[in-house]
Amino acid sequence: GFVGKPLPRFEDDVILRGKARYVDDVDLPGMLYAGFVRSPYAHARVLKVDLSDVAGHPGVVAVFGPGGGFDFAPGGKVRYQGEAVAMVVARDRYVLYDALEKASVDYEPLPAVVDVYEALKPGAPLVDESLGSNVVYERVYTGGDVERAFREADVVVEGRFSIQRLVPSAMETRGVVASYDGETLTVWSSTQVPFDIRKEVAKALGLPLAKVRVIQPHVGGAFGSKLLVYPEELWVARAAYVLRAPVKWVATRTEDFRATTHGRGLVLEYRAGARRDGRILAVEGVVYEDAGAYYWGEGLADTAARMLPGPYDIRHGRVKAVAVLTNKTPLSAYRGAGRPEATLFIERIVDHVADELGIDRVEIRRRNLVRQLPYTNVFGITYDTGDYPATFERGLERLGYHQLRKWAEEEARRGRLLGVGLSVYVEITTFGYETAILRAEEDGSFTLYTALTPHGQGLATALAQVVADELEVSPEAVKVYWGDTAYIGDGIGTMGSRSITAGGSAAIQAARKLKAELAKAAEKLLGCRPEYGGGKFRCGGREISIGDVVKAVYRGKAEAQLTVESIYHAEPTFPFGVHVAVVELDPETGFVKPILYRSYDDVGVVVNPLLAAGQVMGGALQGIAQALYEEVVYDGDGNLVTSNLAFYHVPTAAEAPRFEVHFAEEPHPSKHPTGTKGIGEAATIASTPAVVAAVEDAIRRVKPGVRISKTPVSPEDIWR
Ligand code: MCN
Ligand code: MO
Repeated sequence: GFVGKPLPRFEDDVILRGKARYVDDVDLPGMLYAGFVRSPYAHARVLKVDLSDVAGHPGVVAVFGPGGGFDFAPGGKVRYQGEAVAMVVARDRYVLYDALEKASVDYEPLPAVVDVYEALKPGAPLVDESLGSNVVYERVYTGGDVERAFREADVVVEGRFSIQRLVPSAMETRGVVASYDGETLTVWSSTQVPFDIRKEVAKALGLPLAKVRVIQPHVGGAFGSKLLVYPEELWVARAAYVLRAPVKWVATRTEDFRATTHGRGLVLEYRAGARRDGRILAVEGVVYEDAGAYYWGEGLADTAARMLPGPYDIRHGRVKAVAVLTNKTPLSAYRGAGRPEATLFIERIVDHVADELGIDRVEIRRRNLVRQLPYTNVFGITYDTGDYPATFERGLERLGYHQLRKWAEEEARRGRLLGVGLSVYVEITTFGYETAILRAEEDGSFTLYTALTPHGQGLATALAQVVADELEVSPEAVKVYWGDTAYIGDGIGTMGSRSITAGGSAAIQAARKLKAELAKAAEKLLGCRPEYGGGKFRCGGREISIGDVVKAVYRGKAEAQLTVESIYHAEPTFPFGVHVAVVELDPETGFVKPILYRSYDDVGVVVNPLLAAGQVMGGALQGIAQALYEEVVYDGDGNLVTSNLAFYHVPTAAEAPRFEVHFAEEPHPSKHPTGTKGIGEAATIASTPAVVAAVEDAIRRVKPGVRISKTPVSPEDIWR
């Protein structure tokens, strides 16, 4: 079979030759260019929007202020720097940017609130007055008998860990093109959710779904930041509809930093109780989410709270999830969306308990890992399959954890400061339904339409592999199309590390249906009930190729459906793994360099080890950057200080450590037809705690007892 083979991506040829078409490459006759007048203030009343000079600027085609379906500055207020107050449409981009300068907006600046704790104080400025406070969401998760567990604990540790905000930083900024020809409204967007955009655009404009087509062209990364339907998508669609002309908007990098959701930005206040032998009995805490100006990223604090126990058998817990509005860009999903936070939090708590009891970091994990799967954690989440203790031990061995520690000891004697850090995780991947349409072509090749929305994962290759195995043909004979609502009616898309599991399983189901259909036709043609294998139907000493069966059906000589649709509903599935990081600390400067990163993941069946390893490396690098330097900074007035890539540091290959990626030799498949669990976010989730632990390890060689309680861990933090 082809599943398990490291096939190079079919997508690469078009991408590497520069032939891939992104939103900004969509060029239509008569294209107009849209831009937005955006607030320089983080919090202000909008007193007057005067666009008359803009409208009079030569080359400006239309201006749209608040009203008429353009819901700019709702409530007459802007709540974050960069919030749109008006839209301008011009003949070209040069005219557009000149014209935007001429907008005259009267603002009455209001005090901004940029810190969660400040936002919670009585008398704090209110981001949304109608709420009466800045708390936009609150929910408590409990299980077991927390009071009793704390009474029975021999030790109780408590602390706080805070995680910075991050910009998901897709290489391609967001952008939209919309065009209305009087019959169909077509929208191209750099998005993960064409089906959602279609529904919302249709609703906003009062059009039947059938007359709205959304195309997701090639997308240069998203990392969760393109899974919402953004206001710009609706506004550009509306402008094109009103003007009956094609309209394009592509965000500049700074505009993208302000108008595309940020990620992370959670704080945990915790208490944990354990027995002297290291068994952790209870965790308790509050997760505060710095939600930003609008509560768009629902569920982040909840996921962090409900996954807080991680892979450990902790039977008593109470965690409150609180989302707090601030005058910042709205917060939403960024690679892992709540699970990186939960994992970093619990790994820090476990290390804290270990320190308190003087127990080794491996040993404490050994004593607390969940032993029996399936397992329902204290907040009601059921981990499906796995053998955590066995995978943990094999992982440590395979990653050479103990040898690495010895190496660090030896180097320390020579004056070189190395730190070795370990992390263990369990995470949730996959949810919801996904759809696939499979069509048999008359030469025995196959066309698969998927509702998945890949944007760098290489899914066209992986899907071809799973379909090829099911149909017993070559992956070269399977062509995968994605990203167009004209292909397929509905679906969710690529996010939550769900694609190969949900969409791949839908594709396998479709392949099974199609095989059953073709078997009916083959039976008629052969006159006996055939077996299928290797691309041929056989019985009674006769055989016919799958292509000939299809051809016969197209010619009306036998009957079968040649196009089948499948909708698959996928319950979540839970990867587990062990990761190890080695860093080097420069004692002069406090500069930390990640030098080696090793991973060992049980993600069930690995469809394509090359793609999966790519996910691990890219994902880990993002988590490493979170640990060491990436950070969104706002000043006290809510100005975004890190407003472009000169001030906001994303990792490049030059910052990458050496990677050694392993997958479990004895994996525990999920119950889905693919047997897979997601890998798209696992390494982002596992890497930050491993690196934080490694940095702590290195620092402790010179300053024993130091405990890291925030990310990023900057050189300033290290020598403070
Ligand atoms: N895979 C595999 N075997 C498995 C699991 C996955 O071979 N057991 C392969 C899949 O075939 C696919 C890739 O690994 O090619 C990732 O699959 P999966 O884990 O199903 O994740 P998704 O395809 O749903 O990708 C989403 C995930 C998320 S949620 C974020 S965020 C993220 C990520 O993918 N954003 C990315 N990786 C990214 N990679 C790139 N280049 N760009 C992004 O924006
Ligand atoms: Mo994601």
